Amino acid sequence: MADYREMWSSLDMDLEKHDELCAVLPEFYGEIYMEQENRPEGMNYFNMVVSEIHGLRVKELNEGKKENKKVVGTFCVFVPDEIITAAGAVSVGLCAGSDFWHPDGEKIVPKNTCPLVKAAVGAYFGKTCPYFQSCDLIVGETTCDAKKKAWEIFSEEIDTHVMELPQMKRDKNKKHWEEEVELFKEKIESVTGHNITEEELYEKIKLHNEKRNVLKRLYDFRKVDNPPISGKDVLLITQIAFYDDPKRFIEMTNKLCDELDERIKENNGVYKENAPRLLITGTPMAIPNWKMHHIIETSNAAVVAEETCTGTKYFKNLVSEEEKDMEGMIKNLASRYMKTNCAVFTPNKSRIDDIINMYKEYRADGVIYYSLPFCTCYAAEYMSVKEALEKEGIPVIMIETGYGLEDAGQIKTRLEAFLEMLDK
Ligand code: BJ8
Repeated sequence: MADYREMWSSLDMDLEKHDELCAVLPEFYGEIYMEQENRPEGMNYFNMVVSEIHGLRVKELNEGKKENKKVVGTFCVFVPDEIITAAGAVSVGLCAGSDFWHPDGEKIVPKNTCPLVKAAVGAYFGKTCPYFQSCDLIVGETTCDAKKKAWEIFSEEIDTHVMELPQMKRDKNKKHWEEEVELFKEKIESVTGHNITEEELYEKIKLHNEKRNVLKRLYDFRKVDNPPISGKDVLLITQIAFYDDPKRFIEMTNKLCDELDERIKENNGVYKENAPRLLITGTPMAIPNWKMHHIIETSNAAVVAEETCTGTKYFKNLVSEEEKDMEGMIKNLASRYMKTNCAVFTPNKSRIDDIINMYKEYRADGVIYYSLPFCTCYAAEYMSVKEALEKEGIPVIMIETGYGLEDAGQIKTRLEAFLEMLDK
C-alpha cells in the first residue's frame, strides 16, 4: 500500500495503533486468500482493493469531500443506498469484522456484546478506521438491542440518524416503514444540502438494481457441479460491494463473470471432485471476517451460497422500476427493503422458506447455521429453522463463533464430523 499517513493524520486517526492493524492484514489475507489454487484472474481487482483497503478508496472519499460530496456510513441492509447516492453522497458499509477493535470497544460497551457491534464501536472510538473518520453522518436502525444502544453512544460524537425499523410486517408496519424512508430522504437532503429530484432517484434505483443483478449473476455460477469460483472469493466480493464505487464494482464484477462463463465452458472448477456443498445461513460476516469460509474450504468442502446480509439478502429482490414519480419510488423502495427476512422480525417464517429454497436452488448437501455470540435473535431462531429443515430431511449444524481464531480447531473437528454424515 502507498503511504497515506498524511491523509490518515488529517482524519485524526491514531496512527500508531492503526499501524498495528496494517501490519497484520497482508499476512492474514495472504494466508487465507492467496494460497487458494486456480483462482480466476478477475480476482486481481479485488486483491488490489483489499491491499489498498484503508488507502485508495478513503482517498477517493476525501477528494469527493473537498467538492462537498458527503460520506454516509451504514450498518444494515435495510438502509436504502439509492437515496444516499441520489443526493450525490457516498454510502459506505461500516460493519467491522475483526477482533482487533474489541479492546477499544470493550472500554465502552459490555464485553458480552455482539462482536460486530463491539468492533464497530472500537473502530470508531479507537480512531483506527478511516471510513468511520471520513463520515459526515452515520445511519442506524432499530434492529437488535445491541445496535440500538450503540446509536445512542455514537450520537454523542457524530451526527447519527436512526431509522425506526418495525419488528413485524403487518400493513400498518409497512406504512410506517414508508414514512421512515421518506424521513430518511429528508435527513439526507438536509445533510447534503441537495433536494433529490425524481430523475436522480430513478437513475440510482436503476444503478443499484444493476449492482444487485451482477451479484446475482456471480452467485448463479455457484449452482453448477463444480463452481468456477470459491465461496471465500464470493464472500470477499460481496463485502467489497458495501463500500466500493457502485459503477466500478459493477464493471469489475461483470468482467470477472465473463471469465467465469469461460471457465464453465471448460469445466474448470476450483474444488476437488464431489466436494460436499454447504449453504451458510445466519449473521452477517463483515470484512475481514472470513473465518467460517476458510475453515470449511480448507476441509475439502465448498460454500455454495450464503443466506446472510453479506450474501443473498444484500441483493435479493429488485426495486420496482415501474414508477417514476417521487411518491411511487419511495413506496417501491420501502416495499423492496421490507422484504428482507432478518431475525429481528417476528414472526420470520419467510426466512425458513428462503433457506429451504436456497438449499435446493444451490444444490447444497447441508446447512451451516452460523451465529455470532450474543446475537439473541439469530441464535433463538435456530430452533425453528432446525425443526423445519429436519422435516425436509436437510442436515443442519449450528456453529456459534466470534472473530478470534482460538476455537478454529474445535470448529474444524465438529465440521468434519458433520461432513462425514452428509449423503455424498
Ligand atoms: S438485516 S442481520 S444487517 S440487523 S449479529 S448486530 S442482529 S446482535 S447484524 Fe443485521 Fe440488518 Fe438484520 Fe442484516 Fe445485532 Fe445479531 Fe449482532 Fe447483528
